[in-house]
Amino acid sequence: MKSFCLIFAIFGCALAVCTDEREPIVNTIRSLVDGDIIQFSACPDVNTNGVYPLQAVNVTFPPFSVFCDYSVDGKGWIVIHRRLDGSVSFNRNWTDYRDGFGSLQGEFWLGLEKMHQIIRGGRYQLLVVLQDFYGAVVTAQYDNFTIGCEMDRYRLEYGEFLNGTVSDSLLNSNGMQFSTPDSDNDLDSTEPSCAEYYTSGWWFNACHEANLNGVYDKYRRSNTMSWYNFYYNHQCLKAARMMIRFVGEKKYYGRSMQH
Ligand SMILES: [Ca+2]
Repeated sequence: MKSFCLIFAIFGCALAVCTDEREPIVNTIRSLVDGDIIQFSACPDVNTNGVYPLQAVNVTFPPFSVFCDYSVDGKGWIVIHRRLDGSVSFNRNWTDYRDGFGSLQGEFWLGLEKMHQIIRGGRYQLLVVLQDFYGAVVTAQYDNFTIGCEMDRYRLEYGEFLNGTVSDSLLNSNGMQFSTPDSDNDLDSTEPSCAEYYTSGWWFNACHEANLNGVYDKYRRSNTMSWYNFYYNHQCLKAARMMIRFVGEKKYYGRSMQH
């Protein structure tokens, strides 16, 4: 899809798909809002895990709260997804995945629209942290991680797999639109859809190598939360989180705005 848009950029492919790209971008990382410092699309430099207000670069989008995690490398990562005890069901419809659900202090999905609004303002890295039921913890880190707008069904793309203690299981989802049990945008033409079969929302291809929104269960089943390359099977996971971090100016692919 990236190459498709690259080829047809002159005809406005990217702009036609994501019209909110035309909205004003605030490139400042922090600003004063009502007397308080509020972060623009990044966690504050405090090195204390917790919930903080955040303003997306699209200033017409209302500020919202995010959980910032400094525990991995001392840098502030915005947590967009967290599983740790199975207390929240991830078998949800499109509206729930778009708007978010769960508790920022526990298990949650931040919401695809908020993820998109954060990420579209800059260049972001993604850090995935996984733990199995035997205590092993592994990480996978990506650069140029993006999530498209709703009109493009929140398509996931990343530039490269940077490093990790587990190999990449997201490649299968790179370039895929998001699907939920009530919104089939996968590449599988059979029924039921991937999201219906695996009872969750995810960037399904036909169908997946990783599904961090799968069913929380200690016993492996076809639809449990998994990352294939952890054990080269779909071994179920005890905990998982996906986190993003602003690392600089956005790289544009085939857009008229070259930076
Ligand atoms: Ca399908």
